[in-house]
Amino acid sequence: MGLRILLINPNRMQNPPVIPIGLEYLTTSLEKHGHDVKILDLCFTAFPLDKLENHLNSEIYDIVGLSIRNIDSCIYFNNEFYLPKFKKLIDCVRQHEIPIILGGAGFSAMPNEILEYLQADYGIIGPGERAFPKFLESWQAGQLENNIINGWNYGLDDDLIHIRAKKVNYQQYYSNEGIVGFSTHVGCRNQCPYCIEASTKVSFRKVTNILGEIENLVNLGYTHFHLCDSEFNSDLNFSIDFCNALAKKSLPLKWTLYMKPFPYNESLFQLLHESNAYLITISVDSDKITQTLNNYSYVDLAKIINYCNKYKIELAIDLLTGYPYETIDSTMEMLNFFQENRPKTVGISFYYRIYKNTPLKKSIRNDPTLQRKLTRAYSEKENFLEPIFFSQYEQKDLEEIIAGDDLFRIAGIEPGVNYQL
Ligand code: B12
Ligand code: SF4
Repeated sequence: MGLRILLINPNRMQNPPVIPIGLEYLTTSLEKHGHDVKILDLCFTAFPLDKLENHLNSEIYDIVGLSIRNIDSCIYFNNEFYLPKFKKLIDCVRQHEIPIILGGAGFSAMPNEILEYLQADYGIIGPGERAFPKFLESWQAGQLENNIINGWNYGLDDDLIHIRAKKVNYQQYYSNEGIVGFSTHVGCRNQCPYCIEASTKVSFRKVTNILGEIENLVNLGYTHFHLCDSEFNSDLNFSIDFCNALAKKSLPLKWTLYMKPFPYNESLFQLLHESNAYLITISVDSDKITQTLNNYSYVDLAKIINYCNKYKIELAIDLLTGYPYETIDSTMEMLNFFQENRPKTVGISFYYRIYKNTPLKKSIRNDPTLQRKLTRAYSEKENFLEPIFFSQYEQKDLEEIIAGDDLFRIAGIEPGVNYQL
């Protein structure tokens, strides 16, 4: 029997606001399995608790799902920790005695800790498109083995063409600089030692279905897109096929994407240009060990900058620098490189947000000299939910090196993301 399901988007961060694409993708999938789904979007409400309380007083649900996209804003400067606010929403749902399930990228980073902190009943790690209906089936049959399900074991439902902009008011997002996302695949094979997405299983959507989703959105008048993959170029052949197919459609759109520095070739940049990609953000590490782990060097960065120039695509670099045991010489080498090779912008982060299940956390745990460079006191009991950062530099150290060059900005001092610059 179909269930009555409420999916809540509690994400009220406005710089920029982000359409809850994850909840839209879940909706298509849950509806395919015969469930009745509503989305309660709290993004633009000044009184989220009142809105939720009123909604729950007027509707009946079998289960409520809450999406935890962001645990915190992830940047040291002006950091915001969102879980205390989400806890109030969960308490409200509990008062109505409705079971609560959690999911989302933030949740997936530290599922046990978040489930306990928020006192919710269930959770799904990673993609939910197949795992959520499966969970409901077992739950209804009383055959649930664990209260946390690993969605990476179930992957994507690649037969679906996601129906968008039906249950979420896109106009509010558009008028506040929010743009429409789409996803071509999930997972990342890279091994950045601080990243919660590292070494996650890569699964692709069907190119024709992604194009169907995008075309429907363009027909509704939405023409500015942001890619919602961890990184676009997990697989060079797939990326090239997708760009080729998108370019052939000649849709009146423009899009921006995240990419990693490897793999790539010139055709990829040519096709990105032909498919109207106007801005690429590449995450770069000055730490040589991380570069080697991920198969790139300065030679690749120089080639990428050249291709972007040749094919008239703007290039924004998100630079992470000052990893444990990295030297200031290594940081200076990277900053000098960009000063000479000059992409459009270089955003510098030198505070590393530490998450529980990462190699960075292990290094910190094993070395008291690193523990002295954390942004708050550390103990063996630390669970890493409340934001805690590692940094070996002061802001002034970096400011001295960049010497007023307006190519660079320190991430988090000013609000906003690359497509808003
Ligand atoms: C694309 C992206 C952006 C784009 C979004 C563009 C757009 N218009 O959509 C931009 C650049 C704007 C952006 C901004 C920010 N982002 Co961002 N972003 C991403 C990225 C790469 C993809 C998110 C996405 O849309 N995925 C596709 C959808 C379909 O997947 P999904 O939302 O995860 O949903 C699936 C599952 O999670 C699950 N699910 C989701 N909700 C629920 C709920 C329930 C009940 C269940 C069962 C399952 C479930 O099922 C869904 C379908 O499979 C993620 C990393 C990642 N790979 O997830 C980071 C990520 C979410 N971002 C992050 C951060 C920090 C930010 C910023 C705060 C950065 C900043 N300081 O400015 C802002 C926040 C903006 C905001 N208003 O929230 C972090 C969050 C980390 C944390 N500490 O929590 C992530 C995880 C990156 C990282 N590795 O650090 N981001
Ligand atoms: S390439 Fe990007 S998503 Fe993948 S592990 Fe590194 S930072 Fe994370």
